[in-house]
Amino acid sequence: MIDLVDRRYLVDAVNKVVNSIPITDIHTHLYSECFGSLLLYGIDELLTYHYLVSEAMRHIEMGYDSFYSMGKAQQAECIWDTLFVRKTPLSESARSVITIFNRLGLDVNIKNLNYYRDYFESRTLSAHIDHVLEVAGIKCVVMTNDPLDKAEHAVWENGYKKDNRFKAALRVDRLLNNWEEAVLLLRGIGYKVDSDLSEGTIDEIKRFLLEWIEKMDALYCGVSVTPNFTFFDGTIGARIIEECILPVCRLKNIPFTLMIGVKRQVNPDLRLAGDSVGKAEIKELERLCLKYTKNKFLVTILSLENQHELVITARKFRNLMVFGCWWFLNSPALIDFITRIRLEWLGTSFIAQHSDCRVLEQLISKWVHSRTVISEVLVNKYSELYDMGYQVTEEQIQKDASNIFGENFWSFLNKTL
Ligand code: HDL
Ligand code: ZN
Repeated sequence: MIDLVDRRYLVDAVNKVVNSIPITDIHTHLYSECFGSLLLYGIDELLTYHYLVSEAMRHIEMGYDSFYSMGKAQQAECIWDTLFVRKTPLSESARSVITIFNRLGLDVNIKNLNYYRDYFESRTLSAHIDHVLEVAGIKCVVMTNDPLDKAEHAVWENGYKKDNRFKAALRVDRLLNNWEEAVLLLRGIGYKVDSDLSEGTIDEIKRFLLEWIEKMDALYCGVSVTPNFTFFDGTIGARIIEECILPVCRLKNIPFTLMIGVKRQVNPDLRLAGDSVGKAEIKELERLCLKYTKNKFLVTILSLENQHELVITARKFRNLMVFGCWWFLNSPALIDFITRIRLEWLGTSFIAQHSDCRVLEQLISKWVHSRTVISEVLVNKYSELYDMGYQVTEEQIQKDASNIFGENFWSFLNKTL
């Protein structure tokens, strides 16, 4: 038995454990170095992150098209001036840039953007990747991989070099959300599919899924769907899920990962920053988990209003694993609330967070911020036990934190239903 933790030192004990947990980041948009320009990093990418674009455009006079017609460096300068010089970087996305500078040992009070540019330009990418993963305390990240994307497909076909820190996941949004386009793309890489879902096309879709899950060693198959998506309406997308994806995921014993609730392009002029959020119908998820008890579902939902019912649904279905505080939920106040209801209704059987990083250095800020909040919640929960005379050991804290920061993911992957 590792030492009992004295109530007075509980905060230090929990912080020490949580800050030392090597993170498994189960959903990101990052790529390993061999994917070249698909991996975004550095100051201009950090400043033009779509979260910051939408915030800056609330203050900038110029039109959206004028903004996007500028080069990346110019866009970055515009956002830097707007949100970091003229304003205090108080928002979660803005203060994250300050956290990154701080953890990289930079002077956060310098307003001259070239000071930061010089730093990033001085780094060699391999060493920079190693350094960022070390500062952020990352064991591995899961990429978002789409073999129907021409640029990415080319790397997988020649030029891919395995980096164990960057795991793969097969993303099927294009297959499910834009079938006509997918038919052309699938044909282009050798799968004989037709627009109608004939038996032959169903078989070819399954062959595509199987071959790419195996080629990429994909840990799961994932998709993001709108709030009103239904899995049972006989549409092409719903049929591909039921007749292709779920059978293949069962065969490979990998989860089908659902990210539910994105309301796409509510402001198309904002492009990638133009998506918003809508409350989903939880009954769709209930029906899926009930009908497919041999499938594993990794699920995160975008609307705050759905969080409680998602947690309760997880109590009903052991083939459902809840994860992350996704996108518009990835801020301290919401991480706190969501982690509390999860602990209170699921104990530690959930995956507390993923970063959703698009730019490499965001691993630092997203995980520093999440560890801090989740640590505070754990301290509060352990204190409640202490108040009843229950004593907590370091071993328990280590196990609980390891589970919610990654081990639950790996055991869910290994779980057979
Ligand atoms: O669909 C997704 O994976 C979302 O995370 C979108 O990529 C979104 O634009 C995003 O980056 N959210 O953090
Ligand atoms: Zn994402």
